[in-house]
Amino acid sequence: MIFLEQGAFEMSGEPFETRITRVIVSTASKELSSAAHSDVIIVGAGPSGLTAAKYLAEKGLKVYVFERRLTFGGGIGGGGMLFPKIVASKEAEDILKDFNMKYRVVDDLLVVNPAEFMAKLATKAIDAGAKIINGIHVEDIIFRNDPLRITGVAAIWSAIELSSLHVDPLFFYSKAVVDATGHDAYVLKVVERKLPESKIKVPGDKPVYSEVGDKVVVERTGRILPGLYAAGMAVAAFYGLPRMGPIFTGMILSGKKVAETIINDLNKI
Ligand code: 48H
Repeated sequence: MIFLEQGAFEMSGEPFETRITRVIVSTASKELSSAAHSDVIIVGAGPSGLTAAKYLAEKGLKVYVFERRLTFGGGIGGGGMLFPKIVASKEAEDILKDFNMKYRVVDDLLVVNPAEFMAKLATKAIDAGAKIINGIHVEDIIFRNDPLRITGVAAIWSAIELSSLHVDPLFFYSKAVVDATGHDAYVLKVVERKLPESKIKVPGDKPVYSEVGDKVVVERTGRILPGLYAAGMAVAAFYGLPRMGPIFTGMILSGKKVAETIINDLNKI
């Protein structure tokens, strides 16, 4: 039983368990330390956030996606009422091709498997250089006055948030913050609550009108305040736009549009 002999794995003179811990803690600390100063922080790894991450990262920007769950994809996984299909209209075809997605055209709609949709959005974002950090809950923003601008986020581990322990967050500076938190519009609601001078109000999305909702969400996607942007359903919540249900054209076009807006704005700095 050679594998059970003491020292079989202790190549560096330390117990294997010690090395496992040291390697995890040192590499994760390095990554978090790097995240403390980036170009773009995207809050939420749903369809809009992941799409934005790919198009931003492939321009060479330093991009972090903070996702409070231990997975990614946001509302994609549930399909339509748990039926394992989601749809998009023809306008989304170029983006689906950019992400190498397989799809079928049925009755003029592009039909995609949700597991493939989530996996490929994340893979392409990661391959382009974006870093997705799971289990991290963005609880606050960083701001500056005169003029009012958003300069990053404050975050804690989701496990701490769930435990209700009183633990202070750490800070992550970025040139741009994207609220891609879906229906919650979590970041925009923090601004509404804590910075009344911003005049931001988040009325929430309207009932279903799929054709309109899926289009206007893209039209309204963009900058909310200097340094603060919104994509996906957070845009619908902010402007009080109709929801669209399990059609994802608007989400991925919104993610691409917010990326283009930020690239344009950062080039001006
Ligand atoms: C870290 C957070 C925090 C936080 C939330 O809901 P999502 O999928 O968001 P979108 O806008 O990219 O896509 C919306 C789509 O899934 C959808 O719901 C549609 C099209 N609905 C239409 C309709 O009619 O209902 O993803 C948001 C992600 C989730 O993974 C959250 O866990 C995460 O954001 N998140 N992460 N810190 N404070 N809040």
